[in-house]
Amino acid sequence: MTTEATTAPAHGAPAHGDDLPNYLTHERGIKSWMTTLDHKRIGMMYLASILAAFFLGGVMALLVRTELLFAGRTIMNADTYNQVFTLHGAIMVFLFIIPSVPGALGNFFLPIMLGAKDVAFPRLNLASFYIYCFGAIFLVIGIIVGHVDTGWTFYTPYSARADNSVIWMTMGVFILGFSSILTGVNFIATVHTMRAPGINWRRLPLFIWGIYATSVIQVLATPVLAITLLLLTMEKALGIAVFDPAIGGDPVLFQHFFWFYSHPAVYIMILPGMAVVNELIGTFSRRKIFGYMFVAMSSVALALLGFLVWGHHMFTSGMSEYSTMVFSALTFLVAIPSGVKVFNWVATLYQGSISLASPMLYALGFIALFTIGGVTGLFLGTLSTDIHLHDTYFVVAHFHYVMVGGTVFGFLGGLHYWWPKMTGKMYDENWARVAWLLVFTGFNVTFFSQFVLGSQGMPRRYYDYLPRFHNLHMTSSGGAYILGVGFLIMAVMFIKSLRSGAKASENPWGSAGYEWLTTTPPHPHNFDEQPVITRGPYDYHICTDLELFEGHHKDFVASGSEAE
Ligand code: HEM
Ligand SMILES: [Cu+2]
Repeated sequence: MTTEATTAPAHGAPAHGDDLPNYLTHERGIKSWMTTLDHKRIGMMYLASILAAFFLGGVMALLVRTELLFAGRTIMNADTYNQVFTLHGAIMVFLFIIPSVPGALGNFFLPIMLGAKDVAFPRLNLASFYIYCFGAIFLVIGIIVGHVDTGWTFYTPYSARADNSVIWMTMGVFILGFSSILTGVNFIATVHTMRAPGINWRRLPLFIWGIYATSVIQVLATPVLAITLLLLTMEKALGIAVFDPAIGGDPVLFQHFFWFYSHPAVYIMILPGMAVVNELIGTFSRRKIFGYMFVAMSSVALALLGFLVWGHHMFTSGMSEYSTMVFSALTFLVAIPSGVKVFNWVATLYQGSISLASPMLYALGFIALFTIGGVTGLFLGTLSTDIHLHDTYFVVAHFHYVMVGGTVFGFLGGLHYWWPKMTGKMYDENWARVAWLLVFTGFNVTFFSQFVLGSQGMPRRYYDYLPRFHNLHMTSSGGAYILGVGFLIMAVMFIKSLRSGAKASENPWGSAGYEWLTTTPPHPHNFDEQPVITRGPYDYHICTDLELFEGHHKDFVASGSEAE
């Protein structure tokens, strides 16, 4: 076909890209940001907010680890400790990790990768951001002012009887839920209706498939949490018996409701991380992703299977034995689509032409750490071993391997990878590698020791411990400090890049992904004419290096032989 010929470059002048206004400079001033409907600016505002949340949550983590350096009181009393880990968990889950990839990177890149001008509902998108801010303020103030110490799971009957300030926190999460649902609806509508000509479902970047599957869970699962929290709030405020056995409620019902949301929610957290890793693996091994359709469908399978396994958090809650067996068996099924992804990534790397640039280091870190997190999840899904490991540090280690080793690594990989496109600046690659090494090492020292602690019986959420756990706790805290230094270096590196980084080219990594077809930084409407896509996002075999690195953005046509 001759698609290329029919969409020949409208602007041939070579200097063209440089003097175009970009989304950062075409309007200036705080007001233009606060009222913007541009998905890129909204993405950047999410980025700033979630990084602030990550910093706050990180400080809390260091406080927790410092307290645990020695047995007995180290820097705070037991009550304060309970509040600090509640703050840490709630901030990390609700304010950082859930909105991280979708809110920041998804908002910025989903429309661009679809060749669209914006998301389907730009006003709703801005509303989602403000709802997020509003909920975040509620949540943090609620915990701090109310001294909430329920942990991020608000388990009843404790939360039902605790001080009424729990209501602030549940309302905060309730509000945040709307932000999540509205973003999900927006992305689903965008993927269905705004794809550029030539982007069919088989050419959808795998990042989009992952965000799409995530959006489906956000829309279906989040309302369950919202209603659960509303019930808890009504129980506390009006004395209606729902969860508190003292007035005739059922506390285990709360656990069912909570995990009916929160297990799918762990896929809200991990799928976006996987989504980013697909892009990184493709670009830095310069190969078509092995088994594209299987990888895409495994995201959808995870999203659906994730709804069937919530009971694995409740093996020790006194459920019937038959249901524990069913939940255990179903939990093993989840390993299949997860395994499909890991095997396909490894198969893509095999015989790929691999470059170990900093984003790729995070992707490889993801594969290694997520695999450890996932496999230890199987230990926890096994009835007999879970009875021993439940509520120990083994669980803490497991979910940090998945959430930090997985999602946070995926997010950081994506942040490095897309930083040049978002900001127009390069960062110092050497410092990026140093930071990666510290983060990777610190992470493993912190959390691997917790697998050992947990298997030896150290319970989670305890402020104190027996002397025999001292060495392992010391090691874990030491690792947390290394991790902290790694993040500090990364922060300095990014700030330096903003201030004095070298100018980024259009496609510094030579990626075949569609998002690199725009200018750097993208101009306000992403493309000045409708792009027409004539090849897949990983078709390295039909792209020349010259085409990738020099960029063909000026005609917005990704030329290739597979035109339809
Ligand atoms: C970056 C370094 C991090 C360190 C050193 C760290 C450390 C800790 C520690 C020591 C605990 C308390 C364990 C207990 O006594 O039960 C904890 C709990 C927790 N962390 Fe982290 N964490 C980090 C990052 C994260 C991230 C990125 C997330 C989220 C995605 C996260 C989610 C949680 C959750 C959900 C809990 C449970 C809180 C609760 O029991 O209510 N953490 N973390
Ligand atoms: Cu689960």
